Amino acid sequence: MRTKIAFIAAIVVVAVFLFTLSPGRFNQETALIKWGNAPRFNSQTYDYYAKYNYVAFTPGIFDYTPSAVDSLKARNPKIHAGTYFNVHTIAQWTSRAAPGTYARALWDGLSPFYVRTTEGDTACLWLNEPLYDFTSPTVRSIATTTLAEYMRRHSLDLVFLDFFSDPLPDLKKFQAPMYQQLQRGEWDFDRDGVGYFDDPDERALVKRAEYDFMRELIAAMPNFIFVPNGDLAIKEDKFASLCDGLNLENFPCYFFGVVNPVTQADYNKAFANAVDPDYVYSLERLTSNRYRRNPGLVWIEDRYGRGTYGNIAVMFDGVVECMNQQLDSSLPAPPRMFNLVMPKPMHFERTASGISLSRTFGDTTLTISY
Ligand SMILES: [Ca+2]
Repeated sequence: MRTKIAFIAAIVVVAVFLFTLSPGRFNQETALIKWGNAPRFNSQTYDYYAKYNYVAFTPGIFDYTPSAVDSLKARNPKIHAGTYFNVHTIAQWTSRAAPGTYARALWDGLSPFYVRTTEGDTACLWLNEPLYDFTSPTVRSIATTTLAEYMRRHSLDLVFLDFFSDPLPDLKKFQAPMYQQLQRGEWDFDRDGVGYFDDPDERALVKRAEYDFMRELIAAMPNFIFVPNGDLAIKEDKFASLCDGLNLENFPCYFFGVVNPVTQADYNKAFANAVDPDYVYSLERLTSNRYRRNPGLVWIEDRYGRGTYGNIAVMFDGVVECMNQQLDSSLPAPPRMFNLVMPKPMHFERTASGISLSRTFGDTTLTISY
């Protein structure tokens, strides 16, 4: 408890410090991802969305309100607006989208190409979200063409890709009991009767397809911004070099030594790894020049709401505070907007009680300890 109080106190001190800085120095960027099925725009939500630098909306929303991009750009001329794009599953709700819309085109184009399991069932990644066979160049071409048409129809320039990983996660192993009911049998992309997780050839095939997919998306939309979710861009510089950044979903979950940091101690451990320059996937490394454009856009989502946004944003150049929302209702307040020009390097120390971080701004040094 004492550690928790000290941590929170440190966050509060830092937050107060940040708000005392000159507004003229503020430039920290922010992003918003809308998952789930398509919400609708209205004047109130335009004002809200336009506060962000990057907005990736659920598939097809712009078909329902074609003037939405103009409305957003009227409020924020520099906004990058685009779409959430699923690189291997197809949402069931798209089957009910209106004919002629992008969402319906995704369903019509991709739903014939379900992956099957070793028992002939429909392969799913999330519950009721079938995998489409992106190992097929033909299927990838349908997906890419459908996306590119939608992007150009509405003058969009940002794609949030969900997600490129190797291996793909086995949700049945570590997720909620409902995932036990995903499907009968195991994914079998190459239809040889051996499940993906026991089939090295199939895993290699899937990984190659992910690289090919990324390259094909860029080739079809060379000047657009692509931010992938998943671990490939984190683990492999070669993949990162194809992208404009990456997303750290549920930071510091998944990639920083603790899969699901449910306790404060878990969270502190994962956070300490993320900011430790010696950690293999440290933020120091993830924010280095390893992307198609540099600095890359390193989106950090703090689903735990423990104040990570502001602290991380101050410590690392290139970090984008990312808000993740499923629905339009009960929108939370927009994130704090920082505009700090931050010199490197950052000083990191593991201390007896935890960690200490500091960066110097002019004649002021900011330190977080816990
Ligand atoms: Ca197989």
